Parts: sequence; structure tokens; C-alpha cells
Amino acid sequence: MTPSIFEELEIAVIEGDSEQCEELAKKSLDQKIPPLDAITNGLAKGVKSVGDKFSKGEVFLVELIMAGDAMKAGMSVLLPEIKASKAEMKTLGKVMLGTVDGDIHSIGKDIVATLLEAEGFEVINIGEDVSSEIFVEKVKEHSPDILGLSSLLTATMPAQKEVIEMLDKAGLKDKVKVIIGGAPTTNEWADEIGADGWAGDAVSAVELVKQLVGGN
Ligand code: B12
Repeated sequence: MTPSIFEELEIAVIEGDSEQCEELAKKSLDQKIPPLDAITNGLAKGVKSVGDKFSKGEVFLVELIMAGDAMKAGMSVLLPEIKASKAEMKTLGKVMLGTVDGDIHSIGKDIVATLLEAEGFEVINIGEDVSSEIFVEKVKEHSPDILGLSSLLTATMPAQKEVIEMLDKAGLKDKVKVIIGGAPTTNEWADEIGADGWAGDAVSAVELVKQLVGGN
């Protein structure tokens, strides 16, 4: 049986083949597959599979890096399409997103950023490995309605807590709603550190942001 386009995307990520990922992403668009489906059911499955193998010691870091790059290559084709498909201009609110100190994982955060933009939010993506001090400075500078903190490493989750504490000390905690996410984080962790919300994927993140902005 020939593999589906989703399986092909998954395999291309597992093989760390960036060029193939780009080609297949274009092919999926030609086949009128919704770009978010190609990401979720294809690229993300591949990257998850490599991550699982990495944690069991079955693949090396170089394979993890190649899988991450391949996923990003596919996303470079698909994310602009998500934005373009919802070109309607309306600003529902301002959301600032960043990955916390010591953590360079960007893929999940960037998907959240794109979906929020597509839904009509103004998004300020301040990147990865952002120190807690910079988060506070940027909140002062841009006054976002929502601040989203991404963390993919258990070792960097405490930085989410630190940002919230520093916002509190700076008298900004009541001025911005803080949401958190990233694979190792949970709703319980969000409660524990005093975050205003948690979401496990980009679609729920959009729902959460809408809810929080609506409740302002
Ligand atoms: C790709 C990847 C990398 C790439 C990152 C490339 C990039 N530019 O992002 C590279 C190779 C650089 C990398 C490096 C490392 N990685 Co890595 N990596 C991964 C991998 C395979 C996939 C992550 C990913 O992109 N997933 C796909 C996206 C779509 O999912 P997501 O990130 O979870 O995001 C979704 C949700 O979580 C949520 N979300 C995400 N952020 C936010 C934010 C908010 C506000 C909200 C509401 C929601 C939200 O929505 C997103 C979309 O649906 C994971 C394995 C895994 N299963 O997660 C390991 C993993 C995260 N890495 C791991 C490790 C250990 C490392 C390294 C330490 C390896 C090393 N020895 O050097 C380094 C760390 C470097 C650093 N200082 O950060 C471990 C972490 C273990 C742990 N619990 O601490 C994992 C789990 C692999 C494993 N099983 O061991 N990694």
C-alpha cells in the first residue's frame, strides 16, 4: 500500500530530510490538505517519534537536530498558508510569546504564534532562551494582554515560575494574563505557579487566549 501524505511527512521528518519535507508540504497543499492537519498528523508525529527514540537512547542528538530542522523546513511552507487563509484583519488583542531562559525549543511556540495570528491576534514573538528579566522588560514596553511562556525541558520549567514572580514584584501581574505551555508542563503546574492558564496544544491555546481576553 502506498503511504498517505501524512505518513510520508512523518517519515521525512524521522529521516531528517528537510528537502523532502518541503516538497511534501507543497504536495499536501496541492492536494488541498489543510496545513494544520499536515503539521499535526504528519510533521509533528515524526518529531515526536524521534523524541521518544532519543529519550530511550535509540537515536543520537544529531538525529534529533535533523528531525527538528526537517519539521521547520516543512513548517516554512505550511505556516504562511495558515496565515494567508485567514487574512481578515481584526485585532482581538495583543499576545506576547517566548520560550524561557535556557531553552531553545521554538517549534511548538511558533505554531501557537501562527494560529493566534491567523485568528486575528497581534502576536509579538520574542524568541527563545529569553531571560526572565527580558520578559519583564518586554511586558513593560509592549503591554500585551497575554504573555505566553513556552518550556520544553523539565529543567527550564522553574523559569516560568520565575517570570511570574518577577512580574508580580514589578507590579505587572495584574496587568497581563500569563499562560504557559510546552510538552512537560501541566494544568497542575500552571496552578502551582500562579499562571492564568495552560494549554496542551496550539488549538487549545487559541481557545484559552480567546477566553482570557473575553473575560478582561
Ligand atoms: C525538536 C526537538 C529539539 C530540537 C529543537 C528545534 C527547535 N528549533 O525547536 C533540538 C535538536 C535543538 C533540541 C535540543 C534539545 N533537546 Co529537544 N526535543 C525536540 C523534540 C523531538 C520535539 C519538540 C517539538 O518541537 N515538538 C513538536 C511541537 C509541535 O510540540 P510542542 O513543542 O510540545 O508544542 C505544542 C504544545 O506543547 C503547545 N505549546 C508549546 N509551547 C506553548 C506555549 C504556550 C504559551 C502554550 C499555551 C502552549 C504551548 O502547543 C504546541 C503546538 O501544538 C522533543 C520531543 C517531544 N516529544 O517533545 C525533544 C525534547 C523536548 N528535547 C529534549 C532534550 C533533552 C533536549 C536537549 C537537552 C538535548 C541535548 N542533550 O542537548 C537539547 C536542549 C537544548 C536547549 N537548551 O533547549 C527532551 C526533554 C526532556 C525533558 N523533559 O526535559 C525531549 C522531550 C526529548 C526526549 N524525549 O528526551 N530538541
